[in-house]
Amino acid sequence: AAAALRKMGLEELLTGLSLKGKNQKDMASYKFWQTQPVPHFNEKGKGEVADGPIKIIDPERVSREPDALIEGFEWATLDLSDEKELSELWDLLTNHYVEDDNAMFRLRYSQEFLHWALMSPGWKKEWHVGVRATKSRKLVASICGVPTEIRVRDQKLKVIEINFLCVHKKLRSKRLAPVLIKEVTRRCYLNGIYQAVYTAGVILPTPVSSCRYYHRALDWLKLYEVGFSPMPTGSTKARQIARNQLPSATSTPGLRPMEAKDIDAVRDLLDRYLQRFQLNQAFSREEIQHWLVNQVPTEAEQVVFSYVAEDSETHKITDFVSFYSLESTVIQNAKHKGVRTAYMYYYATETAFNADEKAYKERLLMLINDALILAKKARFDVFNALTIHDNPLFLEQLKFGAGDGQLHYYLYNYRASPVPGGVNERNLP
Ligand code: MYA
Repeated sequence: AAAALRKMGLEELLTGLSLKGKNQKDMASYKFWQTQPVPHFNEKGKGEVADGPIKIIDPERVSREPDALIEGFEWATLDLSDEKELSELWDLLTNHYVEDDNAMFRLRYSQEFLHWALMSPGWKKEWHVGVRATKSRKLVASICGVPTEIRVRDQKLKVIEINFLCVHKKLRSKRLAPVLIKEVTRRCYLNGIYQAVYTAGVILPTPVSSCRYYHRALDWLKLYEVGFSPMPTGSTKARQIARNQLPSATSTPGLRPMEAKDIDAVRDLLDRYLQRFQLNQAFSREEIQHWLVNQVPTEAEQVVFSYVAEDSETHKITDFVSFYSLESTVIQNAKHKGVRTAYMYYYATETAFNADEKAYKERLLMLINDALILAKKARFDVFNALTIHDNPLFLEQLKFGAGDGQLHYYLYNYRASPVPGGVNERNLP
């Protein structure tokens, strides 16, 4: 598969521009998106585009009032610090959020996860937008954002990260999504934020980068029983289970859970690592604390799992690896109700990634294999990773298999020439 990957060409595989994605239509059919400050498809070739905002916003000219909603519905601002409102959003997403193409699985974010994802440093309830049915008060749609800073090559941008766009199944195809997007945009413009970042599984105008999902079975038999993992031709259950066995103990010397005292060391290490990529997040100290240090006391509800390797002599942090927990509902299965998935999050290692590629790759293989072992210990069924960062260096060897899902990255009101999958070409095998 590594050879196939090379043959297809990195650009082709990793950017949505040349890859014909799911649901892609021609530009004229995007009735809403063609009115928005986003690049159109095939605007210009790589390298010919100057990065920068598409539209300069005059906050004085931004409407103080939201657009009208369809009859019988009204705007709401969610207060997620109120348990009741948090569980209303949880309920909407649990029943109506993202499903796979065959409607076998639906993402099931926990309340702890929503708390983590939506109440990060700088959050405002104005950016947690809901729609309620006027009579019943039921929450029927959402779109949420949190502020952060990203770097696009040499530019640092203040952005909102948009997530959890959801419309109740009974209200689909009524053009509610564009109204939600316009409303959150208005609320951002009024607060001095003029750019956004978001990801989606569908193709919209126009991805700045695209990745593919890979999956590593931790409990192969369960994944097979729920219909997630197929039986490869000529294989057997016993063989598949044996193939996916993991050692019982980790190998990276000095590996232990990350604590608050590691924040500065991790921030320094991760920042140096992330700056190698053309599109990356510029984490503040508070954000490192929020996104990486676990706050949940019980492992069953824990959202983020972060580990550091501490050198026993110098006490320096030499490596860092993390993943987060996101369950999926199994929509129809007599035996299993859910699949517990660990998603590869951030990692970094001091092992000279610029100087010695072989040593770097070996260190990465050990570190990520340890993450698999720790996820297995924490009773996850599968480990997901995208083809971003240096992941292509370890995916095949650690027995990840290519999935059918893609993830496209988008910028709103910012034109940027395509970023090749965030992958550093120099480091490909
Ligand atoms: S991605 C997760 C999205 N959620 C789901 O997939 C959950 C299940 N699905 C649903 O709830 C509905 O199907 C949704 C669409 C709500 C997705 N992103 O109302 P409609 C366009 C953007 O009749 P519905 C996430 O959360 C579609 O091309 N646009 O359709 C990040 C068409 O436009 P056009 C999308 O099916 C979200 C229009 O909507 C998406 O009832 C980032 C049809 O509207 C999508 N995922 O509802 C949002 N799917 O005519 C952008 C469809 O042009 C944020 N559409 O083809 C932009 C930045 C805003 C802030 C800016 C601040 C500066």
